[in-house]
Amino acid sequence: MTSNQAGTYIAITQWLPFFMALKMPLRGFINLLQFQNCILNLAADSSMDILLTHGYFLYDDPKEQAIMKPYPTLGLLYISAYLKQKNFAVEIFDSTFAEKKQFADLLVTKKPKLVGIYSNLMTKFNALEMIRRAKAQNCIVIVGGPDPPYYAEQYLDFGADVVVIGEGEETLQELIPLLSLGKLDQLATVAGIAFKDERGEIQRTPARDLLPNLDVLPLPDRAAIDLQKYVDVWRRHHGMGAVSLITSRGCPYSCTWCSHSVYGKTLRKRSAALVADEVEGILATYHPDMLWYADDVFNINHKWFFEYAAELKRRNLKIPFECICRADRMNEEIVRTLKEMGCFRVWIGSESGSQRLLDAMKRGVKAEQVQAMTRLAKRHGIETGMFLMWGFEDENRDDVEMTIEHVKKANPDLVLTTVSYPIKGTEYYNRMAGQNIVVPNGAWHNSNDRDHRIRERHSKRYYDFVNRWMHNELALTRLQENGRNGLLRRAKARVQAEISKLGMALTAKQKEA
Ligand code: B12
Ligand code: SF4
Repeated sequence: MTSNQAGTYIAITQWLPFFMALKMPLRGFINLLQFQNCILNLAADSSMDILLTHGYFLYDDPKEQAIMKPYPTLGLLYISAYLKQKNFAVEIFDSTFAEKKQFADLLVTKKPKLVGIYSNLMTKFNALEMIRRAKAQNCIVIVGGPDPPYYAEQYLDFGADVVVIGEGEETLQELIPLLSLGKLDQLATVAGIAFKDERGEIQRTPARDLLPNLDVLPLPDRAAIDLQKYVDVWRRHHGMGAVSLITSRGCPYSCTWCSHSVYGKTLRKRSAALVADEVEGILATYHPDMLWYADDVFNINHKWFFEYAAELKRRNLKIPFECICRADRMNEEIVRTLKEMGCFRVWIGSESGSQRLLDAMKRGVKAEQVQAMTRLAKRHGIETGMFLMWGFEDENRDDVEMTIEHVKKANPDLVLTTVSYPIKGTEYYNRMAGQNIVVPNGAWHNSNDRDHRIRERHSKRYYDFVNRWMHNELALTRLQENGRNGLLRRAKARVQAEISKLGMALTAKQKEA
């Protein structure tokens, strides 16, 4: 699969008369020469077809270091396994525990011809820096993952040569030989990509069909990275070593703020037996203390869920795990089974306690369901975590109060909050952008979707007070429910809650943009 001088020469000579006949603009020709120049990167490591990497550098990120819960990028591990199965020579530069300089050095020493970079909205800045470095070494750069699909033009302008939209396995299988051999004239035959043609214009090929059967995929190539390091970091910081795996792809629900840029609104499950095989392999190789099922939602398909539970039981496999569930797909039997399978913590998407807002989000869930299922899980001895979102669309003070009442009624063990941010490509983004109230916080390469500001929305400071109010009210509820007198603690929480409300009143007029 590697290019050679002759192939490159043929490629250039094949294209030249074509452009001359078309009187191709100079800019397009220069573009092409630059692209060809990558292919002429003759000193490239001929033993490697592609170097895969991502932009998550744990030691560069103080916030992530405070959390210390790293997981590998499963998408890259899937791609690596698939391409190796098709006899491609693949290497992964796993940035998680690395320094940026190591990537730069690797580009110089290994001289990969093709570099594939995963990017999401948080890792985008590092991914861009990696594109720049790879281009400086004349590599051909392919980007994929959830951020590039709706920013294909920007990634291409920034220097990426091809943007992969959707699942990467088959697309890369077709792309690598074409790029390696310089057959740029055939790029248009590859479904699911965007690239610049010889005129410098962006071409998008038809969408690639999603893989109909995930069971044909080989297991993620965990051996390509130092996975034990992840397990050890988890164990050192949280007392339990963790490994992630995914039993499905996609989610069929329509929550308006949720990005579906890779999998659309589909749900494809892997067969229960194959997932159980994977779990057995993980346990035998890495000896983790817990698993994280990285599925968008673990409990959508009940038939699969019970089959999987039975499969684990049959094999006598019970290992503690965390997962995300939808409340409307939970019931007594699901919760009891989760517990039997080893679930020690379930995260339940909640977002708001205001039904008006839940409906506007198209969550398809009732606030009461979330409260009931949170309590049910707790009764079964499962720790509960809740996600909340402030500042969604026209959220007002009443909605905030309803959400706080909701949290008190549910009384989860953990609450994670965020101020809503419109991710490009989502219905939420389109609605906000349609009203002309999304204000990018700087140039595209300097800001991500989380940085967008919403005109006339309360400031981040206001939502800090909202958060404090909610946490203090929850603390009060817990003190009451635990039947603990804690008069002083109650008084403190009450005072803090009142101060937070005052803070809200004082900052209510501060606007985000
Ligand atoms: C598990 C998960 C997490 C976990 C673990 C992350 C990890 N390292 O695995 C945690 C909880 C840490 C997490 C955190 C965050 N996450 Co998250 N997460 C997920 C989730 C649910 C599954 C990821 C996964 O393993 N997918 C399975 C693999 C197989 O799919 P994939 O990665 O997309 O890979 C395929 C394609 O993208 C493509 N591909 C992937 N890489 C490459 C590379 C190349 C070169 C090519 C060509 C193709 C390609 O091919 C792959 C196989 O077909 C996804 C949703 C989802 N369904 O993917 C959200 C998701 C990725 N997360 C998202 C977000 C927003 C976040 C946070 C920003 C949340 C926050 N507010 O803090 C943080 C960011 C953290 C960070 N620094 O990166 C968004 C990203 C949106 C966007 N447009 O970028 C998603 C899509 C959720 C959503 N629906 O909105 N997340
Ligand atoms: S928020 Fe959760 S349930 Fe809603 S569409 Fe996204 S993944 Fe599905």
